Amino acid sequence: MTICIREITLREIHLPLKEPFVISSGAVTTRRILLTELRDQDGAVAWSECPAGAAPNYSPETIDTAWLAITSWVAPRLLGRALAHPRDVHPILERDFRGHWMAKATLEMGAWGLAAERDGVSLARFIGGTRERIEVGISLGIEATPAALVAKARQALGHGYRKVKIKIKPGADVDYVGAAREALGPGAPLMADANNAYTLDDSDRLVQLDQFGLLMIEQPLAWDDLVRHAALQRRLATPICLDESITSLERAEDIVTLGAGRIINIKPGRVGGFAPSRAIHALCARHDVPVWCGGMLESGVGRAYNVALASLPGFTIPGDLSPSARYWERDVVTPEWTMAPDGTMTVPRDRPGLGVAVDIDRVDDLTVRRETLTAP
Ligand code: OSB
Ligand code: MG
Repeated sequence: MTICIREITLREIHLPLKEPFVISSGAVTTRRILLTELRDQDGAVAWSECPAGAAPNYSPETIDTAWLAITSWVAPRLLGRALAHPRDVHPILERDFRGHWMAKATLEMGAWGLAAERDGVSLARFIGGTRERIEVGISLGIEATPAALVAKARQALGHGYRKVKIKIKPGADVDYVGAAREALGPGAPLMADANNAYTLDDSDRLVQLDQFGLLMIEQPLAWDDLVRHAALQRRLATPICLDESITSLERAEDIVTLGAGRIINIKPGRVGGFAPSRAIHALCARHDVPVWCGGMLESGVGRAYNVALASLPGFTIPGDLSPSARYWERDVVTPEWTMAPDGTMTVPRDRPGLGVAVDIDRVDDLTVRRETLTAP
């Protein structure tokens, strides 16, 4: 069914986290989130979320650069244009338009959401998802002491989480991961994420993490550096997983070619949307590279897209897809995202579109800026 986007409303909302989230490159206390609402020629609506943060410490993009990019260049290419299928959006946005992956992904994913809504089918089914339930992992920020981390990790496993990711940085690494391994036992599914905090000069330190039998170490080196990750992977027994570095299908091909890592974290917003996410998923299946879905502290809107993506068959490792209550006193969607005691989340396969409704009153209360764009 052809879709034609007539109107796009951007909103910035401020959503306070229950507790600050600290990673090696910065801390977040309140999420500044860019939400968009897409409306087609017949009045069908889909919401989407830009995963960019407030500062360029994870990606070069921020919510302010994304706002500029969406209003100046992304939306004008899509508004009023007849789209035979949402897969057509990605090439339209790539032509002579460098970077701004998260800005592009916001509307690219929105187009998939809108098409699913129009077809009366769940987003998960629409993109080829097969899982009815997905496995959930938690991402734990850097704590003041190893003991504080151990308490959080123990609690998470008690809640049923299938994987525990420990944020690390120089000075909060071997002691922290070692304490967690010691306290939780050899079988606990643990991994670490450095968010670019190391250089190759730290290789000896990173090799020490091998003794803890981690599932993987995520993005130890610079965000755009595959060559040095390849050198590090040759020294590490633990698989390297790349996050920040994978901004396109081509970068995913490069990781395979260079041996820069053995696992890929797919965040649909970081790679430009669902079309490239599906292409990376297919590439990784051909090369036996396991994939999993990462998170960016999304509200319930962005989470709907991540959950749908994680229901594709190749997502074999638990994702950073915690339930709403891990982050927020109250989410912006109903029902909120929940996790069963066995650490799984139900994929809303039998509800059309995103499978959750946006709580418009709540969004209105949280909105600090808004702008509506219409087709010419
Ligand atoms: O590196 O995966 C990351 C949050 C913000 C920026 C980067 C990352 C993260 C997380 C959070 O790890 C995962 C989540 O959404 O629960
Ligand atoms: Mg990461």
